[in-house]
Amino acid sequence: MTRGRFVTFEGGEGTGKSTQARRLAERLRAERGVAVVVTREPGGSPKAEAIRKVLLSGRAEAFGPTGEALLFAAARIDHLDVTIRPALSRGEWVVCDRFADSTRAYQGVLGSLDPELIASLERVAVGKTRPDLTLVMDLPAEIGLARAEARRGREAADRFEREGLATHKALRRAFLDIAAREPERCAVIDAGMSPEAVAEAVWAAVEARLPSARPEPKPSTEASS
Ligand code: T5A
Repeated sequence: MTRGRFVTFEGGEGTGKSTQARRLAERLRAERGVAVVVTREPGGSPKAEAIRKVLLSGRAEAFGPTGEALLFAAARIDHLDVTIRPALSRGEWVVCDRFADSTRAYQGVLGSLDPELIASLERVAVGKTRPDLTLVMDLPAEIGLARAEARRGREAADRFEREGLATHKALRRAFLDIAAREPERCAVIDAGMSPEAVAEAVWAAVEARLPSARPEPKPSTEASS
């Protein structure tokens, strides 16, 4: 059986990743007739969801940036083993809201971690299961934070949303740097448009990078003159 496709959404807070991951999955099912698993990080499996709670509550901050990076990697290992690789092996598409680029960006920016340490963790956690396409949702940090705050309502900001504006601006640059270094894997999407326009841009990127397999044309039976 052919391996399914692995698509990730990346970007700063409130850039519309969850909204667009859902919309892309619906369109893939409707127009391509494929089975799609929508998942997220940190999380996506019971053990990884438990680690998510610890990370987002801020309780892991005391371990320092390296400790947090290790916890994100531990969650990713379980998520890949339990959810992502089995779905890809079944020939299904996996659409994942954040993945390893978030560790590169967030733990790189927040902890100034050595990129070689982050790359080593990624090799151990991800192995060969790299995304086929990464959609980098790009938006000024102020707008993303305002959207995230409006959605949150009275709930308290999580450990990462609490970081200052300068950090969120640096995160935006970090994601754009990743996209510039790996243009064959990444497509940058202008996330400042309406949800419908963003969905069209996402679909255009998927159609261009991961076109549907077309059946081989049947050989012509007409006699050539
Ligand atoms: N993290 C994660 C790390 O530090 N390292 C890692 O390795 C990983 C994997 C995860 C946190 O963990 C950090 C990064 C994060 O801080 P999370 O709750 O999953 O936490 O946080 P986010 O991924 O940032 O999720 P958000 O919900 O904040 O943002 P989304 O998913 O980008 O945005 P979405 O779709 O929920 O939309 C936010 C609001 O905006 C509206 C939506 O309706 C919603 O109200 N919206 C739009 N409004 C106007 N125009 C549009 N085009 C809109 N699209 C959506």
